[in-house]
Amino acid sequence: MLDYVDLEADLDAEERLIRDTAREFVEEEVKPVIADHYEAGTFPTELIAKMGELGFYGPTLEAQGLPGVSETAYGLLMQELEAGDSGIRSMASVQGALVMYPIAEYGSPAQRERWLPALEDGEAVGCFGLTEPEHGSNPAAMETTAEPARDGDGYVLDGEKTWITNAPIADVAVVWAREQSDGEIRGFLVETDREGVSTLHIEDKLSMRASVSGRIELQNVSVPAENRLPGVSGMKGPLSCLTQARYGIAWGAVGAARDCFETARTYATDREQFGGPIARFQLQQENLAEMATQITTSQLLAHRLAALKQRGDLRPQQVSMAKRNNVRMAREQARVAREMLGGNGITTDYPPMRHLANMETVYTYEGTHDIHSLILGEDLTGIAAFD
Ligand code: TGC
Ligand code: FAD
Repeated sequence: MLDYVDLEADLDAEERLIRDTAREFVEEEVKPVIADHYEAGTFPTELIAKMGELGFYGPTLEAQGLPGVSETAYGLLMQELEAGDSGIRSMASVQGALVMYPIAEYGSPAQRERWLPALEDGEAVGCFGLTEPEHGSNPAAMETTAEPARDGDGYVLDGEKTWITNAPIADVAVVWAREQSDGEIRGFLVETDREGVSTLHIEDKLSMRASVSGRIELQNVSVPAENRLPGVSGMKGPLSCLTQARYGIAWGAVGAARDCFETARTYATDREQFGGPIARFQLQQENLAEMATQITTSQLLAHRLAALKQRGDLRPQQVSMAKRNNVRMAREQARVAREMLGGNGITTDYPPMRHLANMETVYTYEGTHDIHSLILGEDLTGIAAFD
């Protein structure tokens, strides 16, 4: 596997073990089935519990007996899972960074006790409802409301969330809504079997096909007061979760690109044209040299982020830079790998086209490439250019 500047040498025993466990899982459980799931537009749901058993959900957290592994170990995990498919990494990202993280960070002791062990094991599935049909890049304009219940105990939620990963298979949704009493954004844990909650599949995707996406409709949904996340209010709540997930994506994208590189390198040495392997042509070697260089520099950025995050110095804008750079890199290099495979490259027999199609989603979700440009632009100039 490509590790051109020997980053392996700096890993400790636990980091190697977690990386190797995830790599083996992808080789044995994901690669044999993922192309069929991609074609069928299904997620391999039988892997959800297995991923829980292997400790893939929320492993950097420490609440409720969670193991608190290093940020590098978590990054390597995301890298290996996305080498399998972005849908597999998304499953772990949503469960850990977008559902377990807010419960661990902002939840009550009762909420932690109720949900964290079940989510860790994969016994329960969570989803994160921020995006709405009319408010994607600007979630602060959300229209979903939380009104105090008439009897004074709890809230009534109304609104619609869309493009929510795992919504149709989730047991619990972290729903972000505007509390009517003070206009603040707050998070609510909404069990998906509550009266008034409907989850609907989004079926017609041409990207991220091995992942479940859906809508959540909330019509007059009563939730008790104890389902509100007590520890946060304002956009900082959802945006801080996004920082966790974007960190994982910055690593994951490197894994997808590496899988494309390894496929292209093997193909180029095996495939013969004009009397010998295509790898002997300078044009193909230039492709491989550029791909290896881009992947290596993205890996270095991800490793640096891990060190900053581990010591508590990571700023969200630095995560934006890495998400923006590494996903663009993976999208470009997946296309080059696809091209190097000629006609065979457009099939599901090889992974580059699948990774390339997935990268269209990854480029867009968790803040589009444009939004991360603007976050960096504001950080570099002091002038916000969103409006
Ligand atoms: P702004 O006024 O800038 O900030 C409000 C408060 O939040 C704090 N903050 C952050 N904290 C942690 N991490 C971040 N990334 C943060 N960004 C801001 C900020 O310090 C402030 O705190 P305080 O204490 O002063 O109140 O917020 P804004 O509403 O103006 O934000 C603007 C903008 C455009 C940057 C933001 O809305 C944004 O990032 N938009 C992109 C939307 C997005 O990324 N959506 C993702 C939906 S979830 C998803 O895609 C899941 S995919 C899952 C999968 O399958 O893997
Ligand atoms: P829009 O915000 O409408 O943007 C459209 C275009 O306009 C983009 O190119 C954008 O970059 C550009 N644009 C917008 N504003 C500006 C600006 N100020 N300046 C310049 N250009 C701008 N959301 C969740 O809450 N939970 C999930 O689990 C989740 N999972 C997802 C899974 C998939 C498969 C997909 C595709 C999306 C998912 N999302 C999820 C939603 C995702 O986060 C949004 O799609 C994303 O934030 C962009 O919002 P939008 O699609 O409404 O695009």
